[in-house]
Amino acid sequence: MPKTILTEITDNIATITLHRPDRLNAFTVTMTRELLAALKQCASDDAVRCVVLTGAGRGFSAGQDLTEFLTAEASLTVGDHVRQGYNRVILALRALEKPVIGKINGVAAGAGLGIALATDLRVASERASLTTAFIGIGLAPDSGVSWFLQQLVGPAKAFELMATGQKVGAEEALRLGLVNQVVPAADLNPTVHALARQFALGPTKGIGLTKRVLNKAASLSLADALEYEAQVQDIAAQTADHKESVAAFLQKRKPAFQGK
Ligand code: T3D
Repeated sequence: MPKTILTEITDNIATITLHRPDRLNAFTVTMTRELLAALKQCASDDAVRCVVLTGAGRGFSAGQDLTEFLTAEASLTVGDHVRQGYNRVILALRALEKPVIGKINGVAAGAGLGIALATDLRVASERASLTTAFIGIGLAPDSGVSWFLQQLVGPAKAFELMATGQKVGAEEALRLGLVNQVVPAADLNPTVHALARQFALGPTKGIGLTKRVLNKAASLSLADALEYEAQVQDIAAQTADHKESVAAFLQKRKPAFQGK
């Protein structure tokens, strides 16, 4: 059976491509399993210092494969299907202490949107669009969509997007803060590569710890967040890249980060 997830590692950048282009990269159980394995590999491989997540063809991902959904329904509750699949993917993306760039090449819908929003930042092609899609099939949001949208656009806009399922174009997604940057389709690859290269040459541990703090801060009071930052700063201060960057500053040269 052809692989549904392609992983390529070059120049310390792992590019993970969702690969069911004829189905707009809709998720099957196999694809979810292969994506989890790819994320695990990226987490454990020290050579990987930045991850790019994208889709093959004209879509990023259309979410749950609705053909498989019908056949899967009988053996598992929908809730358990979500717990065993999408929830693990979202948590793996957030727990991966390396920068993850969402290269949003086309439509991201349903669980595909949740996965896009779980990346650390998103660069979208002008051809991309986002839709919660769940309501179109009479479902409530899953894959973290309610959580991410509420954080990014506030409760009222989040409700509108989830209750109507309206398609948001790339420029509107930028205006709403759902993506960080929109570029012409032809510029997507070089733009993301330049950004990924910048991250891959950066202080990987410091970036990972930044992600750890951000993940945690969402559920803390200000006082607890301050304390957590102080604890994590103790860890960051022990990294080789921190020591190298201070030395480089004092010696008036560019730091050479090792990602350690
Ligand atoms: O059990 C659980 O885990 C529940 C969890 C659910 C999480 C979810 O993700 S629920 C949401 C599931 N997704 C959807 O409802 C989206 C369905 N797709 C669409 O609404 C549209 O396809 C898009 C808005 C995404 C894109 O529209 P468009 O016009 O650009 O493309 P299209 O022509 O509709 O689709 C192209 C092909 O992909 C088409 O196949 P064909 O006719 O060329 O043979 C279409 O059937 C197929 N496709 C698109 N989405 C899915 C799909 N096939 C299977 N599953 C899909 N989700």
